[in-house]
Amino acid sequence: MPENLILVLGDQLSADVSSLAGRDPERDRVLLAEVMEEATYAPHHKKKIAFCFAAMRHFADLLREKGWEVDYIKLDDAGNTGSLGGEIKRAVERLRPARLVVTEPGEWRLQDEVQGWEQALALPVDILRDDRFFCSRAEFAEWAEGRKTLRMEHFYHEMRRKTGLLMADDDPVGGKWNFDAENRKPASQDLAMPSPPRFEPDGATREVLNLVAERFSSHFGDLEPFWFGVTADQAGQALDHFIAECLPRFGDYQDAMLTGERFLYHSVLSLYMNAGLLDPLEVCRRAEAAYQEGHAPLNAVEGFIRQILGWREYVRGIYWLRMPEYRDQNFFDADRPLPGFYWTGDTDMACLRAAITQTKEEAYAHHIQRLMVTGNFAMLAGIDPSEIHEWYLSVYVDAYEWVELPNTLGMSQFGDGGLLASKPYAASGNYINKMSDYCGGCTYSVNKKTGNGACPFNPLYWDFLARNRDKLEGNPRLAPVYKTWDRMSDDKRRAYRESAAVVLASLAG
Ligand code: FAD
Ligand code: DLZ
Ligand code: SF4
Repeated sequence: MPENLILVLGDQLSADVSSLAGRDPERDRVLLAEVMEEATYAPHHKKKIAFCFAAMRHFADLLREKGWEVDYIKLDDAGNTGSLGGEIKRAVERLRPARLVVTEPGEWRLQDEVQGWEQALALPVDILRDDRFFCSRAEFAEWAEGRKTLRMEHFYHEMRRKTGLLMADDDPVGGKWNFDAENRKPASQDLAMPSPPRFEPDGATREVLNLVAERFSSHFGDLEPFWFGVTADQAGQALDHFIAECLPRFGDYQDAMLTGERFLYHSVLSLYMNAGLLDPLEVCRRAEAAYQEGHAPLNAVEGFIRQILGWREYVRGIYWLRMPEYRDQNFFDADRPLPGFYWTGDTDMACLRAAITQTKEEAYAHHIQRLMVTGNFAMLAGIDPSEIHEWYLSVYVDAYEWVELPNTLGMSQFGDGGLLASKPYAASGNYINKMSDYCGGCTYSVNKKTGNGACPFNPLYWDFLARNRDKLEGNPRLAPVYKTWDRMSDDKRRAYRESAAVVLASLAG
């Protein structure tokens, strides 16, 4: 009979996660369970399910090597109840532990469920802080208390001071907190692009791939080729590769998009950090060391660290501060269904086709593709935020609601009315043309503003601003944009609105 039954969730695969730290392999027992409920609460991409199950199985092996006794429930094991609650109940009946220990789940829906287990199981349940994050939920709430605005930049300065990352005593290294102004270069095809390392699936991963192929064939996305790392060791190799090959140019081309280049200089490390295979602090320290050693410039290193120390922590803070109401916010009352091409990539718009096709094949798109292509289009077209939220939660290998929801609903859809972003990330085709080479290969003309053959982003952009004027014109950052609209002739404005109506009508088909 174990003293503690320790439940480790599929995104808690860190050997020193708080539920395991300080426990005793001699007296305690670990439980990991593959369950249908977690694999289907959103219609996850096949690669995401495969990554999660393969990483869980390899993690169980690692724990056994470290001397832990692990009960591992496979999806197809006889008696698998299909839910974490069911598997906990079975394990408690089987093992009769004195208490249950779990690190706080990353998603609200699961945390809500776990909070009911103590009563349901008539057993003490310890829910421990997830100290893999720099900022606890309570600390974020304290920071937010009494502030008029909750801007990421202010929070990020606090995190820099707290961790000492890129600090020279009390001042930011280089005399500035943020070097983003240097990070907006478009890329060109003559640059050498290092692809992330690809890992050959071993026997255990192959077994998972067969399972996913059989049981989740109707889910979105291509299962093969499957090249993600599934162990901390492989995730470490991916980090080494990023620091050596990509980090020096990460800043310059952070916002760029290029046909056929799916990763550019991005790290493709979010899946590993979110699952627990990489420690965010180690990732930041390695980037900082690359700057100190003269291997990477400050604009790249600061920009990279800001994404993890700033944005990643900040969106998690917002999520826990505002859930569960947050997910139902819909500032623009947008109610259009998600166009079918989001699930197929079957559209003439080259930018959307590229972002969605690579999403289907890789379960990955980089930030600007998510924000300024698929996200921007959905907001301009007035797509119901709950539908676009479900899409983002399903299609990316790194998607967990704590990070996906604020990015989708807050940053990309402005669905929270400006809690997270100071203005909507709305852009016409001009932005996409500036930051990518997609428009050259598109059926539509980015320079045509209205009518047949015009880039659909152009009329949709102005239509979005015009139809939401009552909600947006008070925003000082949008004043010049509304001035431009007001200076247009009636005919021009009418042409934009009519063209937008044609585009919107075509989405329903
Ligand atoms: P890089 O560009 O190399 O950045 C380095 C790291 O910084 C990332 O690995 C990630 O951990 C962190 N990061 C960067 N931007 C953000 C951000 N805005 N929020 C949080 N962390 C950030 N990220 C997820 O991890 N899961 C999601 O489900 C997710 N959904 C998103 C949905 C939308 C609509 C948008 C606009 C962004 C979303 N992001 C999400 C944030 C970001 O796009 C991804 O973290 C990034 O593209 C992952 O690729 P990468 O590892 O190559 O990142
Ligand atoms: C993403 C995922 C999937 C697909 N399957 C499982 C699973 O079978 N068992 C499990 O413990 N965790 C899984 N996960 C990760 C959870 O969904 C994640 O722990 C919660 O969403 C909390 O962040
Ligand atoms: Fe996208 Fe418009 Fe450019 Fe086509 S022309 S790739 S739709 S921005």
